[in-house]
Amino acid sequence: MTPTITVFAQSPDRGRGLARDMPVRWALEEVGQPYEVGLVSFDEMKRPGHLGRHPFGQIPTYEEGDLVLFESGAIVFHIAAHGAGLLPDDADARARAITWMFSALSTVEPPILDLQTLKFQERDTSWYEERLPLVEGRLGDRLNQLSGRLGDADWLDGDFSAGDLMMVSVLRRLKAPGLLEPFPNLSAYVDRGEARPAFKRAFDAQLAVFTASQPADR
Ligand code: GTB
Repeated sequence: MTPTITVFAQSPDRGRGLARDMPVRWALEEVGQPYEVGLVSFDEMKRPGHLGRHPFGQIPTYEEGDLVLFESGAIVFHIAAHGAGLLPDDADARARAITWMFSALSTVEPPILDLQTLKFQERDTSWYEERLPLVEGRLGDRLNQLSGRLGDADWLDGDFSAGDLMMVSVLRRLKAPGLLEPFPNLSAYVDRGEARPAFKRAFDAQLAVFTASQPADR
């Protein structure tokens, strides 16, 4: 059965592939699973139809027959567990790849989101100037640890896995603001992820949605 995912009808990232349908699309492409896409507007996301799929009124969701999933991490895990190529067969290696998925979302991403929240939503607050170096410092520490662990390896634990897919997805948000520049091995790691044919197919598909949503030139 062909699964359907929901994505922004008009992504605020302007086609840069930073919304969370991107790791889901990427995972589907890696395992060679065709999929359909349902476009939802910001209004539709908060209406009962979509809230039935996603209790928090967000994207992405994933539907396959009677199965309805939300949370990009859970969706990627489901895709990886049912397809080939994203989780190793060896039980220990598989457990380590899953560990990296969790690590991306629950250890590496929070300080990234803290910094983005501060910069984009709290810039005019009285605490901005005082908090900025703290939040930047915490992110720097985390990236330093990750960089040390990756070293000169291509991927975090042997072959490319769903753990790398989630980690690269999380780190991509740091690329445009130049925050990966002090960590050349992490920059190269993200570049390696983005160079994968499956990533490129996923990126082009989300860009096509954004491009189609733009008014034609006059
Ligand atoms: N934990 C959930 C998951 O991983 O699936 C979080 C889902 C989530 O945050 N979804 C966002 C959403 O639906 C879109 S991806 N937001 C609408 C709402 O909450 O009302 C987050 C996102 C949005 C925009 C950009 N951007 O413009 O760069 C990047 C990421």
